Amino acid sequence: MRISDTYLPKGLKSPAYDRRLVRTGQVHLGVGAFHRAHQAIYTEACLAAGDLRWGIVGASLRSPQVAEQLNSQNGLYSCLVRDGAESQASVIGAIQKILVAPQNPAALIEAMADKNVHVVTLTITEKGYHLDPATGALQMQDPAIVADLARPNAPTTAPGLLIAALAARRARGLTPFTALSCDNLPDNGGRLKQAVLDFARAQDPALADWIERHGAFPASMVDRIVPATTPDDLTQFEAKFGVQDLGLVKTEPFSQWVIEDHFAGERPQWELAGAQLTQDVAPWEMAKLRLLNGGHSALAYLGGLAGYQTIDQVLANPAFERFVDLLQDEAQSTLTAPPGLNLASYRTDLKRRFKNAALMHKTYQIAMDGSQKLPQRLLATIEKRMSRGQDFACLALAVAGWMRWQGAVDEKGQPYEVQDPLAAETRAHYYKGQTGFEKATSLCSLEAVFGPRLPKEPRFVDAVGAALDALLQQGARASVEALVQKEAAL
Ligand code: CS2
Repeated sequence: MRISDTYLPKGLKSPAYDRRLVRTGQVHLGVGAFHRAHQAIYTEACLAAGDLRWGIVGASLRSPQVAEQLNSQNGLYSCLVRDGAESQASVIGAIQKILVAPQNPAALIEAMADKNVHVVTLTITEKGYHLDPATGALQMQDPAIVADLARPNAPTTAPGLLIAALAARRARGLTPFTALSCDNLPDNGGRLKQAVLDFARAQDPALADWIERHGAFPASMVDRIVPATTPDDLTQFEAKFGVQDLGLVKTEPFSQWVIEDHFAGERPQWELAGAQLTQDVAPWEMAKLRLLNGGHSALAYLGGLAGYQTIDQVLANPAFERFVDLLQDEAQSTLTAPPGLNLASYRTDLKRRFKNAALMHKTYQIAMDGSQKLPQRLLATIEKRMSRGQDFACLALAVAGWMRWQGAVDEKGQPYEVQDPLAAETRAHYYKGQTGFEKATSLCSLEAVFGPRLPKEPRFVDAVGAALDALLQQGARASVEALVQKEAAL
């Protein structure tokens, strides 16, 4: 039996409010596991507190899979919080339905143009913004953007969809919604605003002016580790709770959301679930991106190459644990702690979170889309340290790990798929060179990843090239051990 409003998992906390009375006030673009275990949980707290204006209509921008899973459960799903041997689950009712943008863009545009919708949140991943990494402007030549500008009533990209809805709101005399980015990007609000305004200017400059005057694009820092749900998770859940839930998500106890306090209109009181509203999100974003995500990516590539399947397995090797400490020392020196955050205890917590073996967070999952993640997670930190004349041995090894990953063959000779929008390019560059140094030099010419400055820095190319040579000659495990020993001897 599938989970439904009348058939709920035995013994689990489920929505105590009347779901039939909930109105839609929030639309979410990119309704993957992360949204379901993060923003939707904050909104659920508002509904549970009796404010029924904030039901969520979710949208998938590509595949119909999530819609198929959730719509037949009337949007209900369970969120399983796992910490070591302990686990707690609850049923979440905040999502009312899922739309599939490519199947019916008009329905999604209409949902966002509704007068009761005040907030559109987004988790569309780094590549969903279509921004030029060099200029920061919308990529006007991108075929998806070109197509959306040509067919404004049937857009497929997030900027195109948002603009279609904002244009409809303006025509109806409504105010714009607040567009709230929840992606792991520095200044995610500024980036979303840029993408939307560039699109609007190309289509209708008066619309762009209106959005600029009345709209809001707050930045936000989101944090919760949400590994992809596996078939095993589904089977175990069904065995334990006696009901099938195809929308199940699993996550950790920790959750954080720091939001720039700048909204165009009303919003849910997400503070009820612990969200922090602030004037300046930047130091929070930077600390999280460089310590957590930088650490994650480094462990994903080097650990994945060494044959480890999950992050906790990587950290069970003391050399890797020491390595991530040293990498975070390099990163921490580039940070200013936001008010109220102690970076040392943040790192202690992070270590515990990474070691949560119940999550089984796959190195392969984190390794995905590396070309989009590297700049803000590792390269910006390197640039900062180089500008101060500091070394960056651990960060260089992590970047070399990403490069080695592009070879798409593991250290035992087994092929794997590199999932990345630039996979064809990175692979070609990787195989252009023979030595690590040649491969690194070739890959560094990818301006979309490395920008214009870093590749011209011999210190950078030499360090990464040497690290890649070490990886090719002795493998990831021995390279990490050698680095850790060298640091210990200093
Ligand atoms: C991870 C993130 O997959 C990845 O790249 O680093 O999804 C990470 O788990 C989250 O940002 C944690 O908040």
